[in-house]
Amino acid sequence: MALLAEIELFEVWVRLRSPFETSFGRTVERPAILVRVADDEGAEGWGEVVAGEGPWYSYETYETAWHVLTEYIVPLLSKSRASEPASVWESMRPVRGHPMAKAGVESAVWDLAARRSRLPLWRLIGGVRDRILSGVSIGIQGSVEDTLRIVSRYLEEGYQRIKLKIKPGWDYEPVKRVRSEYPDVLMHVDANASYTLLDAPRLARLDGLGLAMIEQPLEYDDIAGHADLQRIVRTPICLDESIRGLNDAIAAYRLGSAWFINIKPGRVGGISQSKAIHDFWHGSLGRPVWIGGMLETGIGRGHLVALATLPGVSYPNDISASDRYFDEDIVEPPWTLNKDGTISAPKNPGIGVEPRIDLIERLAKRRKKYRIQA
Ligand code: OSB
Ligand code: MG
Repeated sequence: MALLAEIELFEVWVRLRSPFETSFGRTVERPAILVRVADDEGAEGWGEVVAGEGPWYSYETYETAWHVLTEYIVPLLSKSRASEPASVWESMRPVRGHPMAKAGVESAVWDLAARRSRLPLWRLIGGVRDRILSGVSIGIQGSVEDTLRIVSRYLEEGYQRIKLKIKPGWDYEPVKRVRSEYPDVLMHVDANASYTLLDAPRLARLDGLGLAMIEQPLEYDDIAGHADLQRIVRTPICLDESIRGLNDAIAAYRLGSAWFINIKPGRVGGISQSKAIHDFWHGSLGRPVWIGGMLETGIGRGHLVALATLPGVSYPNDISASDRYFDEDIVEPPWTLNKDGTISAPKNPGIGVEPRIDLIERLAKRRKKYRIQA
């Protein structure tokens, strides 16, 4: 069996084509820690750590991820030398939390395993479709007019679903205006945990707007509160921040907190954990899931695309084309949108696109390479 031989980390910063604003802040440029792993037979794989600049979406930041990777995760993997995805997760078990740091390495090893088997990653994990449904997430804008203009542009490009970011004071009015312009468009809202149960009557007003779901209205640690809210609000609730692993999904089911789960590999610790949540929510409960995004570069996007081919993914994902995010992506070819609002699952091995190593080396602000010896 092949052994893990190298782990390399690159801290890069990528600039978005336009600022992305949510209830927790505005992003113009974002960090990513890219992870390259190689085994002792020359196979290689890539992953991405999606932790942000600050602890806003989650407690992790790119600095905590760098710290936990270099001080704890790399030493654990140097000891186990695991190059199978399942063993990598097992090797990292002593580290509590820090799912984004773990996911960066774990997903790199999945890419490596797929490349070693000469299979597209989506086939290796049991994907069943060769085109994934693509939606677009639209940040909070300065005005309703700007929002309408941006929605119209993305719909013209072909995106199958619109998600509008909301927060108290930016909710019913803009959403109602978009709905009046586009009565039939598949649409939902994402509050990024900015409401409390006291806002339930206000959230219930959204029931008349034909939304597919309300994503993460309440605090990230309030699975029980979402169950209370779901008894007041008819629109199905989708949990994002609240689902940090399989046990949270089980709790959400037992309490009745959500109909949908948005699965993000970074939030749950990687691809194995994403699959476990998919298999429970869809396989055992028969409920829908979809794949969320964290404004990933083309590398992390590759892992999202693979997950979006799983059988339980029946709602369009927060996986848009490279040009939705960046002037220039760090992979070749970039991810593109088909006319029918899908993105093709690649035919090539692994994530199916190649990291542009020259560009990555040029962008790298910090770099560390570990050679693992027997
Ligand atoms: O809550 O889904 C979210 C981006 C960063 C952090 C949190 C979220 C998002 C998005 C963007 O909505 C989705 C994408 O990558 O297109
Ligand atoms: Mg969200």
